[in-house]
Amino acid sequence: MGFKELISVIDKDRKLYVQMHRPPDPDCLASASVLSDMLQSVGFNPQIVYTGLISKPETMELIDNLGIKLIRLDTESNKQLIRAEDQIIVVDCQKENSNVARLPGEYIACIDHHPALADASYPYADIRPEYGACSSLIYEYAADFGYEISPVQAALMIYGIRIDTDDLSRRKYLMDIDIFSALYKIANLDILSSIGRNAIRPEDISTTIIAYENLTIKNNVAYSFAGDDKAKESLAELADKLISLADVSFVVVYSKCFNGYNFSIRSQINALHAGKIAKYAFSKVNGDGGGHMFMAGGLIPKVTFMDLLGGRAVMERVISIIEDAIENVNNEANGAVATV
Ligand SMILES: [Mn+2]
Repeated sequence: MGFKELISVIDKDRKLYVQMHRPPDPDCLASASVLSDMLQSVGFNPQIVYTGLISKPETMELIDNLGIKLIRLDTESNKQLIRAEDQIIVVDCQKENSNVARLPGEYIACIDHHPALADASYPYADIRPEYGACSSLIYEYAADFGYEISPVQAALMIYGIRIDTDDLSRRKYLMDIDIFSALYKIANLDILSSIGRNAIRPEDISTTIIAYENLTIKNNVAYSFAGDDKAKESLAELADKLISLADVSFVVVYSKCFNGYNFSIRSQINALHAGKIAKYAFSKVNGDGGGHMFMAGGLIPKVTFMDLLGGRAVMERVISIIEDAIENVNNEANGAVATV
């Protein structure tokens, strides 16, 4: 595994794209950007592509200030850009993820730090969930290959690591801490201190107010409805905030969208595996969910709530779906066998 092995699967005569997930976050952006610079340094001509909207002001600022060139695919002019014969590398995600648009090209490689999906197969796959950030994997590629990371790239990667590890406070990411400190020594500190400012959008304030008004805490689990049509990233930010509430070790936030309800889930304790609970909970009600130990998400389709009148009743059903999942996932983990 490493940069040399990665480039050995790339065909120089075919077009090359680096695909990010939707919407790209700082870690994804840093990984795609530095990887594509590295590929360029050895004679490839990759282009970074994504779908969806980048709505976070600090992410847009980052892209502008650092001059990162990205191609958004779902605009009329770019829709037909990628052909079946083109090559795609996915970073910080896997082609089967629900937030990754399936493009017509050949998925030749995947570099990710999320748990490997069963059916994901690539000529080159480097999937290491023990890392807190994909930027850390890319750092290792650069260090092993002897690629010199610039002060600007280092600042960008540090920001990616900070966001994905919640300022290195998520446990067990020792590798990321060493890499963080190595990057810190080369990073442009002016850029580093300016990144991430202006992070609050005016609409975030109203989302936060709605979420706190609709907050219910039961058995150390916080449930909150954040209002209609909230962006997934706003839900994720909100979940990160709510997990810091006293006596709360698990958070479930949701928003109504056109086809159902979007969820963002956080856990603070090993005993409640967010990804497993989300997977269990949502699959039981015709939805779809999953994720890490501490972060997860999912969608429950409209039909699940069809018989319900409104907000309070939806919340009650959400609570029962999650409580049921917590109980069952814990039973499975404890090796309980159903008696017949
Ligand atoms: Mn990441």
